[in-house]
Amino acid sequence: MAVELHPYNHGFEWTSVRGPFRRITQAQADSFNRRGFFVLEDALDSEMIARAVDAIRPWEAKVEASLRAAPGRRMFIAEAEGISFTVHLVKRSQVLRELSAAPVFVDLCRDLIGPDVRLYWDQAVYKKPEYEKPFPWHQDNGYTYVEPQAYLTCWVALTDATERNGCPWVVPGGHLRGTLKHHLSELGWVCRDEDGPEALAAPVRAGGAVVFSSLMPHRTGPNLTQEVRQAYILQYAPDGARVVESNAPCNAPDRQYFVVRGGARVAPPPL
Ligand SMILES: O=C(O)CCC(=O)C(=O)O
Repeated sequence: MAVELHPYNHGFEWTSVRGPFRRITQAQADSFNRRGFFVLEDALDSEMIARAVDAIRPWEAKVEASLRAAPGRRMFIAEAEGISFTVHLVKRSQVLRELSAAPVFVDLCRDLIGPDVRLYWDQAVYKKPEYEKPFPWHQDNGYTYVEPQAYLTCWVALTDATERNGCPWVVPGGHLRGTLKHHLSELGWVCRDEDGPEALAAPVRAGGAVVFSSLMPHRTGPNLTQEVRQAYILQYAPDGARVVESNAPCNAPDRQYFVVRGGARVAPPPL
């Protein structure tokens, strides 16, 4: 499938991650380098999942209420009784703040980014029952173009994510050319129209994470079930990352704090 590059993307070369690794296996590192992703089962135990779900609930309910009151019951790519995005939860919940710097994520940051890493973004994405719209193919760096282009996304399943309820799909190897050209649609930014034969579903059990590069083209399917598909997305970037359009550093003290500094875990500043 022919791909066009994002206009800001010149001369991108993928830098392979190399060991020694603290958390990931060599096979997971190879998958991250060659395919751009891997699935990490059991990143969270059942108690951590329950605490995260409880912490997200009141804020997601407020987002859903605002969507129901909005013109057309939509705001940008969110839709009442369809898909909600509850962003920057680490600014509101001590539980989620601590989760963002839990040992599993800190180890992933050290293994896959380096010794100086900040939280870049966090959001809960809930897909409501019988919501038949897909979330289209995109790369995370296609939303807000950041340099360095390659940062880390942990798509954490709070409920089992299956092909029936909208698990992520990925394009193995699709990260290697850097950020692709995107166009805006009603459902979100789009870098690819069709699945193509190489697209792969990445189902993951509750508590597991699909760990991928910000350059991995991914989409999620419709939710054909009667239950809400719940995910919490944590993204991490190397210290010094900047948003290209504004030249703003990604270091907002209230939510883009260090989780690893000089190779050591850093506790988030208290709320
Ligand atoms: O979780 C979803 O359904 C889509 C979310 C997503 O791909 C994203 O936030 O980049």
